[in-house]
Amino acid sequence: MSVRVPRIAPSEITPPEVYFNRRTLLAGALAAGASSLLRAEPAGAPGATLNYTRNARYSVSEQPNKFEEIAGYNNFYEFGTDKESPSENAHTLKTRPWTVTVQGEAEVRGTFDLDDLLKNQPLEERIYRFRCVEAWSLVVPWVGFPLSDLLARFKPTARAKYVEFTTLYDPHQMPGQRSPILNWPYVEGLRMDEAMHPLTLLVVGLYGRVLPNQDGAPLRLIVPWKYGFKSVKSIVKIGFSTYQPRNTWNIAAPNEYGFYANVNPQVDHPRWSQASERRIGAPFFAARRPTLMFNGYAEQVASLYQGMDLRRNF
Ligand SMILES: Nc1nc2c(c(=O)[nH]1)N[C@H]1C(S)=C(S)[C@@H](COP(=O)(O)O)O[C@H]1N2
Ligand SMILES: [Mo]
Repeated sequence: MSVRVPRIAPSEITPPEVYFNRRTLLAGALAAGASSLLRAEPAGAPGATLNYTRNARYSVSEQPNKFEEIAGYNNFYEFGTDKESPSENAHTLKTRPWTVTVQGEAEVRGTFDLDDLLKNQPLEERIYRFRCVEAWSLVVPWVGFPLSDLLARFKPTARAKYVEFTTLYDPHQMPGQRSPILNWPYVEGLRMDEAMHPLTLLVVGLYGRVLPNQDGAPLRLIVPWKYGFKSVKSIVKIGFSTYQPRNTWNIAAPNEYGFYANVNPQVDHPRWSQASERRIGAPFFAARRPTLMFNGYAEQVASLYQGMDLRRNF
């Protein structure tokens, strides 16, 4: 993973309302002429509006990044390794119908339609800090719901100590999977107490609208106190296990990427410092900002790691 400056000029930045309207109008006009413009988009269509409530308690007060910054500068190697590639290529991903398979140490297992799982699930907007291991950061108004809400419905057994998440594997829709850049499909894992923590989110939206494909539609994980690679995208499988699962970046470079991946300014990456970060969209000459312990969420999560050597468990 290398660091590159986004190719977004301030003049190119459009408010999300304008962006979505433009796309909706275009799609509608192309599909069936002007009469379709007033028809509501089907649930789950990229850019469709979501019903949600704002959660101020779990939101930071920093200014969120622009929509174009969040949806135009991505890591999603299934659609290419450049930060601009996912926004250019991820339109080939079909996000409906979508199923999630639940397996392992749980009483309720099986394959579930995503829209059935989302039915009656209240959604919240939460403004979270996001810190990539490559030392860039964002502030993002996600729309989603606590992972614990969903996991509880599957009734994990007492033997379930970890949860493993798997991204879709389909090289036809995800051209990056035709090359062995990573060990496909992308997998990630959490300890059960991390998964059940109230800050841990499953995300379906951004800026009040259905998540753009490049940001991990239709369902992606967000663990705000961990490096971005934990936040696995386009999830099709959730498995409860007795053992600590491997995770994709740990398989790729075990000495560089651990299982825990907690944001920690005191523990450097072997090839660069983690003490500071660059906020995407900030003027190039702006000073880097100091990285905060647990990405600023120490008060809420430090107790999860009490007594652990965070240098060893990186
Ligand atoms: N399936 C999948 N999930 C993934 C990745 C990926 O390449 N494939 N990249 C990860 C990394 S390294 C980061 S920093 C975040 C980026 O999320 P964003 O593009 O929404 O900012 O997604 C994570 N989830
Ligand atoms: Mo990342």
